Amino acid sequence: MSFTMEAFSLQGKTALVTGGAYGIGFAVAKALAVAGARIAFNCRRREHLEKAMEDYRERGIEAKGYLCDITEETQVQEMIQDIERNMGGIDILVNNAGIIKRVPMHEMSLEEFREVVDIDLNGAFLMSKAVLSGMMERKSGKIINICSMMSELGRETVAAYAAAKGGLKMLTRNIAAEYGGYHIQCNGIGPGYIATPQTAPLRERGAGGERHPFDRFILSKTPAGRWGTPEDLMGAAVFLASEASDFVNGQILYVDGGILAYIGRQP
Ligand code: NAP
Ligand code: GCO
Repeated sequence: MSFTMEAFSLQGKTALVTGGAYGIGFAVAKALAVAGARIAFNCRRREHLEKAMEDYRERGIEAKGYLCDITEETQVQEMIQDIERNMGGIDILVNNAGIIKRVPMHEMSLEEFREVVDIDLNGAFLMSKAVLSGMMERKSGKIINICSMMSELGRETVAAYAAAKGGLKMLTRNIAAEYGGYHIQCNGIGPGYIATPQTAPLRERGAGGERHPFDRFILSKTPAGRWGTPEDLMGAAVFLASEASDFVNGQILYVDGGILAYIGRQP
C-alpha cells in the first residue's frame, strides 16, 4: 500500500470530545474537524455550551453540543444514543473532560478526592463503556484518553489528580488489551504544562507583574522553555484518531516540551 496523507484524514468520521467547550478539548475538536470529522462535544454548564457553539460556528465547524455530566451514567447513555441517532456511530472518542483540586493530601476531604477521581477516571470509564459496543459491532474505533504528566509523576497537593491520571494511563492500556482484537485502538495523550483555565492559578502574575513561582519553575524545567498551548496537542490528536495510528495501541504520547525527559538545570 503506498503511503499518502489520506492516512491522516478523518473524512466521514464522527468524533465526540468530552469537555470540548474550551481549553484542550476545544483545540482537539478543532483539529479533528480540520481533518474532516463531524464534531460532538459536551460539558456541564449551559453558559460554556452556548459560548462554545458560537466559537465553533465562527470557525465554520457545525459542532453538536450536549449538556452532559460524564459522571452520570444515564446522561452519558442518553447523549451517546442521541449522537448515534443523529450523527451515526461514534468513531472517535476523546476522554478530555477533567478537573483538578490542589489541596495538601492530609487536608483533602474524601469528598474532594472522590470528586476528582469520579470525573477524571470514572467518567472516562463510563464514556468508553458507552461507545465500545458500537465500535465492537463496527470492528473499528479510536479512544483517546487525555492523561497527564501526573500519570507518571507526583507533586505536592495533587494526590487525587495523580491517582486518577495514573489510573487513566492503565485504563488506556487495558482497553487496548481487551479490545484490540476488534480493531479498536485506545491510546493516551500526555500534555505537559498547558496554558488553559485549569492552570491559570499557576501562572497568575504578582501585583508588580512578576511571574508566579510555579510559572518560573515550569519554564526552568521545560527544555522548550515555554508553557504548551492547546494547539500544541492538535497534531497528536489527529494522528491517534486516524488510520495512520492503526498499529499503535495502549501508548501514551507525551506532548510536554521535553519536561519528562529532563532532570533540570544545575542551580
Ligand atoms: P479546563 O480548561 O478546565 O476544561 C475542562 C473542560 O471539561 C471544560 O469544558 C469543563 O466544562 C469540562 N468538564 C469538567 N468536568 C466535567 C464533567 N463532569 N462532565 C462533563 N464535562 C466536564 O481543562 P484543560 O486544561 O483544557 O484540561 C482538559 C484535560 O486535559 C483535563 O483532563 C486535564 O486534566 C488534562 N490536562 C490538562 C493539562 C494542562 O496543563 N492544562 C495538562 C495535562 C492534562 P464544564 O465545567 O462546563 O463541565
Ligand atoms: C498541576 C497542573 C498539572 C497539569 C497537567 C500536567 O497543578 O500540577 O495542573 O497537573 O494540569 O496535568 O501534565
